[in-house]
Formats: sequence, C-alpha cells, structure tokens
Amino acid sequence: MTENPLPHLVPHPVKVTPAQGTHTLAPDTTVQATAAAREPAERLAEVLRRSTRFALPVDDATGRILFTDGAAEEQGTEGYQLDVTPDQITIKANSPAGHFNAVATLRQLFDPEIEARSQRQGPWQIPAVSIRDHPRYHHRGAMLDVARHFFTPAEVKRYIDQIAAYKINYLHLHLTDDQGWRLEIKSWPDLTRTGGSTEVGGRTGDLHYTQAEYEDLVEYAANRGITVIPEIDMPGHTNAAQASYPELNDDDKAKPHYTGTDVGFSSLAIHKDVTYAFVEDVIREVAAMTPGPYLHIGGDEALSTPEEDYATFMTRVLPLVRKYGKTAIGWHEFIKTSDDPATIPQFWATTTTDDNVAAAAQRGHKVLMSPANHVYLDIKYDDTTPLGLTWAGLVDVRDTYDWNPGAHLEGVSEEHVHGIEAPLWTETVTTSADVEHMAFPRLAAAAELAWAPAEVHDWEAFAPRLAAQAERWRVQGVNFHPSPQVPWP
Ligand code: TNX
Repeated sequence: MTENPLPHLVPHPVKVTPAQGTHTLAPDTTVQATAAAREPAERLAEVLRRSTRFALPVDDATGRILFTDGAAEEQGTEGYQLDVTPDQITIKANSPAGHFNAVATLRQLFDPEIEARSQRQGPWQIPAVSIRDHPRYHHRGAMLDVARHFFTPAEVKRYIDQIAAYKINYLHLHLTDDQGWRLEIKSWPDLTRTGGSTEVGGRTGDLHYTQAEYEDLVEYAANRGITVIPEIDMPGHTNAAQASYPELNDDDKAKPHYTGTDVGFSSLAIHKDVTYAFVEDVIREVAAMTPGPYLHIGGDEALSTPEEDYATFMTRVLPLVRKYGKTAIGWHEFIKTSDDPATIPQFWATTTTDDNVAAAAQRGHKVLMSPANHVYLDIKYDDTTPLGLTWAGLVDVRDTYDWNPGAHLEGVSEEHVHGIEAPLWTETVTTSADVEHMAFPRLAAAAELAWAPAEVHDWEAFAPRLAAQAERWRVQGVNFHPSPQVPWP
C-alpha cells in the first residue's frame, strides 16, 4: 500500500493522525448527509464535481462520503472529526458550522487540481487519516470596504468563496462611508440614489446593493458557513448620507459628494431629533434583513464630533441596536460609552496599550482583534507594493502571523479575545484582482492565527504550509502576492 505524505493544511488542525492506505474518489461515489449537514455536503459536492465531472449525488440514504451528527463534546459547535479510510470518508460534527469547517479541510487533502473549474484527469486519491479539530477563537473574520470602492455582488461572492476555504466564519461589510452609501434603505431612498452614485476617484453609477441583492449575499455567505456583519459607520464617516439628505446636517444644507480619501471630517448632527429617527429607520431595516446576531455601528475616527457629543450619540444609538435584536460591534473608540458587556470593541490601533479597551475587558467585554500593523490587508506588504497605504507601517505576511492575539494588548488576555478580523479597506483597491493581491497570502495567515492551537504557532513550520497554498491559488486563479518571505513552490 502506498503511504501518501499528508498535505500541508492551513489552518493547522488540533490533531492529525495518519493512517494506512489511501481513499480514491470514484465516478460512482455518493454523498450521504443528515439534514443539518445538507448545505455543507452540497458545497463539497459542488467543488468536487467541477474538476472530477463525477455526479456525486447528495442524499440521506447511503454514501462513501458520510456527513453525520454527534462529534465528541470537545469538538464543540464548530469543530469536527474527519476520518478517511480506504473505504469511506466520515465527517462528524455537532452543527452545520462544524461540517463546513470539515469541508474546508477535506478539500485540502486532495491534489490542488481538485479546485479547477473545468475537468481534470485525477486520479483523486487522498491519504487515510483521522483529524480531530476545533478553533482557538470563535470569531474568524474578514472585512471588505465596499464604500470607498463599490464591489458588485459577484465580486463579493468571489471573495466569500476564497475566505470560506480558510474557515473564516464572519464577513463584515463596511457598507457606508464618506464616499458612498451602498445598501438600499427603503424609508430613506436617496441614501443610495444620491449617496450611492459615486466612489473614490469619482466614477459614477448605480453603486449599491438593493435589499434583495444584500439578502442574496447574506444567504450565499450562510450557505458557506459565513455570517454577514453589516456596518453602518456613524457618527463620523457619514458624508454620503449628509450629501443625500439636507436635514442630516446642522445647517440643513446637503454636503457635496466626496471622492477623495481623507478621514475624520464628517459628523451627523448630534443635537437634532431627525438624526435619531434616521438612525432608527436604518437600524430597523438593516436588522430585519440580517439574520446574524451582530450589527456594526462603526464609531471610528469621529474627529469632527466633540467627545461629549460622541457619547451623547452612542448613548442614544446603542439601545436602538438592542431594540432591534442585535448586538453592537464597533471600532474600539465606542466602547468607553457602552455599559452592555455583550457589545464588542474591535481594536484596530497600532499600539499595545489602550486604557478604554483594557477597562472594557475587565468589565467583561470580549475584544475583536484587528491591529492595523498586523492584520490590515490594505497596508502595503513592502515598499514595492503598488496598492495600499502605509500609515500603519508595512505589513508583510510574517507580520500578519507573528503576534499573539491573547497577549497583544495590555489587560486583554486569551479569555477576553472574541477573535480576529482582517479588514480590507479599499481606498486604493478597485477590482477582484486587487482584493486578492492584498488579501492573499495575508488572509490565510490571519485565518491560521485565529483557528490553529497556540502551541503550533511557529513561523518556520507555517511558512512551508502557507507556500503549499500557492498551487491551489494558481488553479483557482487567485491573484496572490508571492511575498519573498515564503518558500513558494
Ligand atoms: C482607518 S481603521 C480607518 C478607515 C481607513 C483605514 C485605512 C478604521 C476604523 N478607520 O477609515 O479606511 O484606516 O487603512
């Protein structure tokens, strides 16, 4: 019997036990799934069908690939057990999330050619193995800024497919900013009609998602194990709204469109009741079309909102988020105004101390870690990177990987960390090729950090595993950046 070497998995599972022999996917292989595992099973079959051209029907009767319920307790709600023998592939999990995560692992057991969109030859052999796995952190996120530059639903779906392959389970959409309002709000239609008509650089068009398109994106993500977190950034980063409705301005005059890249110049009118009627309408509509538990209220860089007004604003707005059944996440500045320990500060600064975030952790808040000098995907890799910004320094892939989220910020330790999110701001990013150039390989490094056990953290061991992803990205047509830090094949 041949002993195939185990492939390089990213993220690294908790426990991998090699076994004897190989399993070969056959033209008559069928997939069996319990009701809870139906979507994950369909996703696996969809990927495998494209390159193998096997039928791979999914049903609840019998199958050599078996998705079933009831993993051991230590696998939790997101973990899984994957057992590959010469006769069968068995995936056990306690929830669809666990099954989705198993699918991501199983794909990587196959030759990279399995990821092709057109027929390939095979043979489709994978090594026999037992994997027991669950994540270090619950929240493993990616953010896409669709406000500075608009990305079509097809482009967002492309990114969803790419991040799902690394067990990312949250997609945060930065839907509004000074340069654009990208989500239809039926009670305030000019937000998109006017505020969604342009973007950074001045291109004009119908640059927004209808509610139906947004709901379709949310469902597409859910069918890949990803929960969408919509962000409505306020009380700053609001020029697009203020350009759409004169009454949202202190002087009752609509602002001109803004297509530059400065930050910190806009603020909603804090002392007008119409502001809160507006915010409530928006939160109500966004909450109604978002099944996930979170709504992101922004709150960053409100440099034109006096400190006291900022607190006044948040004190009125945070209860509205709760009123419509959602938990607020915000950029970490807002947390000093929140007394609800369920609310989550997203730490984005380049410092390793922040008194307000540390105090929040001590009060019982979980912290979402996005330090810009490690996981901002819009920062240049090095000084030859054609796209991107440099305000947080340079962030090559080793910087993304080599830090400890559970010991990064003074007063915020492992048990306070909700997870990691890698944001991609798009002042300089306009196409899917650009998105991929900035996100890969760094997003894969962030996903490794968010999932893999702390004990396996080691750059020298990680670099070759990361390098092996290149063959998958080439087959998939992902325009990754071949950072010289990684020994690419
Ligand atoms: C800061 S980080 C911002 C964004 C910019 C980004 C560019 C944060 C919460 N706000 O408005 O797009 O830097 O890196």
